[in-house]
This record gives sequence, C-alpha cells and structure tokens, in this order.
Amino acid sequence: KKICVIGLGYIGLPTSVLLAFSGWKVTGVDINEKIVSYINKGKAHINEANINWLLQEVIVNERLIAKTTPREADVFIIAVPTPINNEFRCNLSYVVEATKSILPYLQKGNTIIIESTIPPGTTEDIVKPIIENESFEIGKDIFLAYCPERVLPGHIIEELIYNNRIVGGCTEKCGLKAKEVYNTFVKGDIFITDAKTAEMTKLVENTYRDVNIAFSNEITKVCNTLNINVYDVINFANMHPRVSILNPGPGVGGHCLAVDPYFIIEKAPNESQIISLSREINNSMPDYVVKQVDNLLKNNSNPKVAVFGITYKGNVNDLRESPAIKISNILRKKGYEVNAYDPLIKENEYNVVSLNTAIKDADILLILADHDEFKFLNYEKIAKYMNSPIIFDTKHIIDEETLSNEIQLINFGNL
Ligand code: SAJ
Repeated sequence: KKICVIGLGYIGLPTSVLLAFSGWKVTGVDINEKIVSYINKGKAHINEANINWLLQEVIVNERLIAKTTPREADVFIIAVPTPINNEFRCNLSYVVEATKSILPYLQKGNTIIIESTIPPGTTEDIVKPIIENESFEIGKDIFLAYCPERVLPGHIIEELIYNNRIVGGCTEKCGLKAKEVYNTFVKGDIFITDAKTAEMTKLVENTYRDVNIAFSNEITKVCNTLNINVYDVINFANMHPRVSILNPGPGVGGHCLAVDPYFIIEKAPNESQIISLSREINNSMPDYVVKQVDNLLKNNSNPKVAVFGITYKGNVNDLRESPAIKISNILRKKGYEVNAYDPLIKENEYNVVSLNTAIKDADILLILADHDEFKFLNYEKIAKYMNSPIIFDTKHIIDEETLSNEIQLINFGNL
C-alpha cells in the first residue's frame, strides 16, 4: 500500500519513517529541496533520538523516498506547519496549499488525514470544500479525517508508537478508514470521533497544560508577595491525592502550548476567559524574571549576565517561542551584556558562546532551561570565575543544600 506524507518536519518525518517500517511504500513530500535531498541521503534535519538510523534503514531499503511534489497513493497525510500570525490567528495557508497540491493525484477510494494542529471546524469548513470542489463525495469517493499527534519532543518515535490516538472522521466510514492506517504502526488504543471533536481535543490537551502552568506562575507571584516559598507550597499541595500543580518557569515556549490556546480563543473569544488570561500570565514571566535581575544588579554600572540555556525547554534543541531568548533580548535592550551558553546549540549560532566565556566576570548567572547537563555542573567552581556569585535558577534544578553560602542562590521560592 502506498502513502504520501506532506510535510517532513517534527511530525511528518518520524511518521513517514514508522509507516515505512510497518510495510508502507512511503513518499515523503517537502517544499524545501535541501531537506528532501538530506533525507534521501538518510540524514534527518530534526534532532530526535533514533531518527537517523531508522531513516537510513528505510531509505536504503527504498521503503521511503523524499520528493518536492506528491505522488499517487492510497493514503495522504498532511502534517505541515500551522503557525500563528501577528493577530494571534492560525495561518492555514500551508494546509490549504498542501491540500491543493494532492488534488491532481487523488483517486476514488483515497483516504486523506490532516495531522496539523488547526482551529476547530477547519477540516469541515476549509479542507472538505477543496476536495468536494473536484466533484469527489466525502465519505463515498474520498475519506477525510483529522488525527492530532500528541508526541513529546525528544521522545517522538516511542510516543508515536505507544500513545493512544484520537481519530476524527468527517463520516463514520472516514474514521474507520483513518483508524486502519494508524493500526499499522500504533500500539496504543485508537478512539474514533468526529473531526471537530478531534480538533478541539488536541487544543484542549495543550491548553489545559498552559492554564495549569499559568496557575503555578500566578501562585509564584502571590507567594513571593507574601514571602512564602512557592516550591514548598506546590510540593505539599501535590501530596493531596487529587492535586497536581505544575512548575513555575521563565515563560512557556515551544510551538505547542504557546500557540494552541490561541486557536480556541480565535473561535470563541468571548468564552475563552481563563485561556486568554493564562496566555497573558505566561507571557508576563520573561518581564518578571528581568525585574528580579534589575533588582539584584541595580548597583552595577555595566552589568554582565551569563545565561545557561536558550532553548524553549530542557534537552530539546528547539528555539521556537523560547522564553530564554525573549529574556536575553529584553536584557540586551536594557543595556545588559548577555552571554549565553547552551549545550544543544552550536557555538556562534544565535550568538551562543562557550560555558567559560559565558560565566567569565558575569555579575549573575541565569539558568533558563533545564538541560540535564546543568544539573551536574560544579557551581562552586563556576562562581569563582564570576564577578559576583549570584545564580538565578528559574528552573529550580539546583538543590540549595548542595551549595556553600558563598553563592547567593536565587529561585522562584526565595525572591
Ligand atoms: N513548562 C513550565 N512548567 C511546567 C512544564 C512546562 O513552565 O511545569 C514550560 C516548558 O519549559 C516549555 C513549555 O512549558 O517552555 C512547554 O513545554 P512542555 O513540556 O509542556 O510541552 P511541549 O510543548 O514540549 O509538548 C507539549 C505536550 N503536550 C502536553 O503535555 C499536553 C506534547 O504531548 C504535545 O504533543 C506537544 O505539546 C505538541 O506538539 O502539541
């Protein structure tokens, strides 16, 4: 059976590889010619565990080939980006272009599955008419479904296999046809619903998490006003059998939590109160961190800041919507010298420097991403290279007990 996957990014490429491994003849399509030729050499342009050797395997045995245009197939999966525009609305142009790009190859009996994260109603209101316009009847000639992914960056391959999946069909038969596709490689349970419910489910999963993080950020601000250590409060509150509060942080980054809630707000702006306020609270955290830095360094004439971690979260080399980059830019605009080190970002990219260069004569060290490497550094030694031994650990990865009182260790619990 042949399948054509449109969009070879974080989702499309691992999905293509797994489909190829489970017996499909896969044509992967991407408009970026560099990515296409890279993939055909068995090289992945995304940084995911295991992806490279898996990709080499399926390229060598010709189960997968990458192209810049689609080919005829039994099934088409659309996994292209759905970025947010400057009015905080979903830019659907890539999804529309991808759908139009497969029309010349569509045949009766084909299944089309959208995996990109899209506002509720998009499959029915935007994608379906494009296909019906070619006088195909959905549910009879062509089977159209929406199937969101929920894989955790850094663990994509294993989660694509073991996570449960929701499949949203435009008709009952569309759902069944899409489920057949995922049954060939998904070991988790597959639940069928309608397209709109599936679209909303995806957004609600991430929005739930964004709201929960906003709650922990808000109680952090409250606790700091009342001189209470928020980490103790969260730790004890989570001992309640039905409470699980997430951790405060320097902001919420990534192309998921920082974006998906806006797709709900776009469709129901008057009803999405907590959702939009949570976005505001999470977006306020970079300024909240900068305010603490201002307070800590107010007596320094030309203060130097060392930053550890510029990615949007630990152990993932993705910079999209990274709060660490927002914080570094705000500090630079305010006249601070900022030198950032990140083990997952090559030196000189995004003016990242070596660890030693970053800490040299720094007046403060800001930890803004929780890379595993940062948990095992010798901060006593690091402090000796700094101008003043102040560490602001916004990710709470350093245990206060392990440091001598030479170092002023700041975190959200003791501001
Ligand atoms: N963060 C906090 N405090 C926390 C947890 C996270 O501030 O307690 C921050 C992180 O530092 C990061 C951001 O939130 O900047 C998002 O990180 P994340 O670990 O919450 O998740 P993502 O964006 O890497 O992946 C999420 C996952 N969704 C859920 O956990 C509900 C993943 O399953 C989704 O597939 C992914 O979004 C996606 O692609 O939609």
